Amino acid sequence: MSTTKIGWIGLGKMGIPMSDNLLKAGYPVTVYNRSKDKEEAVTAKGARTASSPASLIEHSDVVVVMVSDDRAIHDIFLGEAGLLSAKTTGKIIINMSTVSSAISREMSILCSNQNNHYLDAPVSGSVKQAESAQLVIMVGGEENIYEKVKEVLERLGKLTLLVGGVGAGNAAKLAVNSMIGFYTQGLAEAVVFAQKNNIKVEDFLTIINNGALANIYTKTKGEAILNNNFEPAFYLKHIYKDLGLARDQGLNTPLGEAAYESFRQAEKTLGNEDLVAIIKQFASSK
Ligand code: NA7
Repeated sequence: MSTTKIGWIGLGKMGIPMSDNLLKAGYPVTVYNRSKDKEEAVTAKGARTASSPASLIEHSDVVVVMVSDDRAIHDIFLGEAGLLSAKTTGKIIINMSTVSSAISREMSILCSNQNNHYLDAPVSGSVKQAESAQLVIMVGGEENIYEKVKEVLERLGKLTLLVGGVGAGNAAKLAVNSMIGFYTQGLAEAVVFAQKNNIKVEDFLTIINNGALANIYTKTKGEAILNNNFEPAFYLKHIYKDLGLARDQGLNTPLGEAAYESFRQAEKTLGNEDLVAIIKQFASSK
């Protein structure tokens, strides 16, 4: 039973199962979510709630933030009753959201001005991996701070890796997600091309899944395409956000530009579906 008091901010698709894993591991967990209705999923399992990020950090040793984007980070840290309004010291804030390296560096400086510590620790993996604590966690920040919270991170993932200073975790994550964007678009385009040439989708996917390109991602997303099931495990709006962040951070390459543009178009109507719903865009542009 751990005595490290955890404060958890952000109870979206990822935040709920991840905070639940810390509860299961015996950590005392206090949660805060902007929309209060989502807190019930974890209070039912023993979490306490805080009325604001400021009140949450006052009652925590380690604060984990898992929210959507840079804007959300800005609000959580700097908003009214935000984390930095609390005037606490010696806390460790772990930002696991997929955001820019720039906002991590900005928040890290503000945290250290108050003698608090900041790590960026985004994750590779989706809801299923969050539920089974099989995420891959890439961390940016000071090694001695990372060592202090490694045990907490190990309850959330199968691998945690310190990849550099503050912002390096975010950069690694944007590189991973860029590849996910390219790959998903590639899979979608290949399926549409095969179909146009009278190859059954099922046959095409069977060929792929038995060849050198067979992997769990192709299998899962291939099944989603076959079943016309675009329930979000990874929101299309999030990959659009990530490709935009990567582009701002230097991904001005041929595939980078093409994928950004495709997902930008698709986000307008398919943003709340899974990212593989990008196929609808190619299927409709015959
Ligand atoms: P979700 O399911 O879209 O959840 C997003 C969470 O972020 C949710 O708790 C939101 O609160 C919160 N949020 C969003 N904007 C704000 C602002 N402005 N202020 C406070 N809280 C906010 O995302 P996932 O769990 O799938 O993903 C989380 C991260 O991992 C993301 O970076 C992905 O790219 C990867 P709400 O419930 O809407 O009030």
